[in-house]
Amino acid sequence: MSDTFYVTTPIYYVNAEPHLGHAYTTIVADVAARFHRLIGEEVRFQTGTDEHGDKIAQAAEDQGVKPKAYADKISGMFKELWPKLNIVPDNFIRTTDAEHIQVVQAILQKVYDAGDIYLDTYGGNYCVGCERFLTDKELVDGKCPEHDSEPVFIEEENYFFKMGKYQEALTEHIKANPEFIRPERYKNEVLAMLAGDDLEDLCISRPKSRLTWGIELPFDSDYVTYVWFDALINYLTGLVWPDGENYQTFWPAAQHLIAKDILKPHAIFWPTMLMAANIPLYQHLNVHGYWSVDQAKMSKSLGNVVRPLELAEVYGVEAFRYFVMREMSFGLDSSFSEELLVERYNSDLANDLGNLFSRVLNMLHKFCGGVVPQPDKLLPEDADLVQLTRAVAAEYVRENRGFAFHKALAAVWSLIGAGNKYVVANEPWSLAKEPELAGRLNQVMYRLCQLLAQVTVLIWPVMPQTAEHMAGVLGLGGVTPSIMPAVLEGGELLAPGTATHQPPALFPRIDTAKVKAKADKAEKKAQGKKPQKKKQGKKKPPSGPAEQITIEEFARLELKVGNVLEAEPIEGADKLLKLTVDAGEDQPRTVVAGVAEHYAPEELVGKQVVIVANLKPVKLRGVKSQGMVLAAVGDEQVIVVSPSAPTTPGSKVR
Ligand code: ME8
Repeated sequence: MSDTFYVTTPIYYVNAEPHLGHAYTTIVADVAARFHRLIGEEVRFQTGTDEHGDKIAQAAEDQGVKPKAYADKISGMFKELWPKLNIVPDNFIRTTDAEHIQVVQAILQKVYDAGDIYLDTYGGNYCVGCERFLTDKELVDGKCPEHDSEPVFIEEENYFFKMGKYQEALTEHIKANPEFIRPERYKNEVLAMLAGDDLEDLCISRPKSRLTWGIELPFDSDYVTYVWFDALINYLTGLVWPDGENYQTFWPAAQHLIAKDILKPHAIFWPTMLMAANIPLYQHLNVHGYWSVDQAKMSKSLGNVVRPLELAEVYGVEAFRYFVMREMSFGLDSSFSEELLVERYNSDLANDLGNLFSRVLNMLHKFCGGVVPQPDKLLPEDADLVQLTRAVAAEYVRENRGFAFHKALAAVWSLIGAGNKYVVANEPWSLAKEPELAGRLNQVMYRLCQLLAQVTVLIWPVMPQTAEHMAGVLGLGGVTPSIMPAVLEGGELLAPGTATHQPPALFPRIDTAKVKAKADKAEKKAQGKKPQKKKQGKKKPPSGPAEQITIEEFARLELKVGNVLEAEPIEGADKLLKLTVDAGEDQPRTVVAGVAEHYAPEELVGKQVVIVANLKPVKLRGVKSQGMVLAAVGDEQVIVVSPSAPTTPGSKVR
């Protein structure tokens, strides 16, 4: 069994502010790091930011600032957020760090010298969102499925990494190490990717004529390296590869943590790069699913990106950490909502944990002077509880080691449930009335104190502040690795005679009616934006203050000018028209517009309109709409927005 543990999160792009998805991965890494520390291992936890490449250069340009200045700002936001979520990384790496640049160049040179990098001409479909060329197989309806956007065809001379050479070796490694990629569904996905045609070689450079914001190739100063080649190496830089002490200690115990969106770069590019550089592979790639918010994909245009993090402030960081760790089955997708958060808070934290804690301590103060009593004879039901404690601790360790944190928490909550049942079954308040049952009362209260102490230790990785607070109240001192052997044995954590404090309310119940009223109000407000019943006379269009957005949020909208080539009614839909719009792309788009009550189809044909081009396609009355037409919406009038003079279709609107 390894006694070291190195966990990494992806390094996040600095083209967007941190959101729930980033917070989740980094909380998981923090929990994993704390858990491994608790079981006595030497741990290193690294996160950071990915700062080179097209995307970042573009985002900086949109803001009119230099890429580095832009990266400094957003990277700072990530770095500052983590302590607020009780996340304590050992290292925060930035790909613009001088040490990182050096390591990337050293590895490139090594692979080049070994003959695994060559120059060639290549034409392919490049997705800016993914920062890579996509294969034909990966495209869905000619688009990148991840970003729902058409890739750009690019042809140029570039350097290639002989990834295909390692296809067989990687396949064998994955088969021989079934836990290399976990959970299993992702391992199968990767094996399926590898089972098909020959693995293509990987284009690993960008000519400086197209992109300067990157690390220069050590063997050709006309090129910078591909952002993934740059980014993945961060996992080694942070350990000071090749000679650092941390590299020697931690690389053999490396475990990466990612979401499913970046499976291919981590499961295929990275191990083959390591093979080529003659560096041992990582131990495990742990892959989690995707969060949606209120059942919808997280997107800035829906305004649901920042909100979940605000809820961490409203309901407390610890409850937030607990919720995301318990709610998401590691590996599967999950939906986040305030209602679900409050539900779990009330049932798991206020009712189960909070109640048991205050109930037991109140009784201890009432019946035993607040001091852990000397236990009397152990009855079978007490032994059962001890047995359960042991079983739960073992399950907890097993599941946490396997990154099944939700199962580990479920196990702890089964112990809390058993504690509450034990209280009901043994009725300490009845025992306290009979002086001759004092011995039994002591045994029952002693057991309950041990159980609370067990729970305190086990919840520490997820809710460290709460656990430390509980430990203080119980007289347990801190939660340290030295306590784990006793926890695993279901042994004595609180010696008889230990003085406890009066219990505080750990998690005061949340009034769900209030939360519901707030949600209803927000929904009404959102609905209120739609024009209500038509009123007499012309009224000014509604102009209440809208929520402010940042320039980055606005920059995510792709607004384009398009020529309406055709317009026709949609059967059974009085308000909709189906437009065929030339927006300067390979093919015209179909856009459904809700303007049929205001325009005859022929009025629109030949007109220039402004469309939201990167809106996720939706089906309206059976017609797939690829965008939205902008219009000025007054109380009674709807006027389609058009440039004041004709312009080239495809022109951006900013
Ligand atoms: O891909 N649900 O950076 P990135 C869950 N720089 N997790 C989510 C999520 C969601 N809806 N959205 C994002 C990059 N994440 C590269 C990585 S690593 C060498 C380079 C989390 O900013 C999740 O961890 O797009 C996902 O893998 C990561 O953010 C992607 O972050």
